[in-house]
Amino acid sequence: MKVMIAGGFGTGKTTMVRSVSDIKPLTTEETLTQASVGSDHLIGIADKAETTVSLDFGKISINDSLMLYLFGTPGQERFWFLWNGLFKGALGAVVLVDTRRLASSFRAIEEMERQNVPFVVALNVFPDSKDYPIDEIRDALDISPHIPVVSCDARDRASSRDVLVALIRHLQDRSAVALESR
Ligand SMILES: Nc1nc2c(ncn2[C@@H]2O[C@H](COP(=O)(O)OP(=O)(O)O)[C@@H](O)[C@H]2O)c(=O)[nH]1
Ligand SMILES: [Mg+2]
Repeated sequence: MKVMIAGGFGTGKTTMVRSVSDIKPLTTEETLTQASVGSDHLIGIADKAETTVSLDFGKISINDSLMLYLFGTPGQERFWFLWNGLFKGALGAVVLVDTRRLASSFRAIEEMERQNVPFVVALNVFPDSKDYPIDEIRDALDISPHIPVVSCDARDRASSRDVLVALIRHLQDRSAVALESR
């Protein structure tokens, strides 16, 4: 099953693919240089030294019959033209959100809705993140009540795995609803 790991710049996509993957993830990380000043916004993530130029790829086996292939999306707006092909065949997505910079993930959410990819929202908790009520975040992101919102630490394998399990449950719930309404 193909799963997208999406979200704004610096929300933890590469970190999540790396922490959860069973294989050494294929990444195409490049050192951020002066050349990206003005195009990549580092507010709140000043110590970010690397950025994903194309995409991250990883793989995790959930059980004997379910293998997830994880595709991290590039965060920078100038790579969005790549997105159409990237979503082909994706059964679901995780949209990572940094609650200090909610707006950075707006476009990723829009893109999931536009491409009809079911998703869960994962709030990646940073040391200075405030503890907002989930409903407030749901309102701010303008997502419907049936979309799960979970918290996580993208650096932690078990926590990242829990997010993927939440996504699988969400996909199962959706298909159950679809069967009932037939
Ligand atoms: N404290 C904390 N830092 C994180 C977490 N996830 C990612 N980071 C750091 O935040 C920065 C951005 O993460 P990265 O995975 O490169 O973001 P991406 O642009 O979405 O791929 C990196 O320096 C990470 O080490 C987290 O859960 N907690
Ligand atoms: Mg990245």
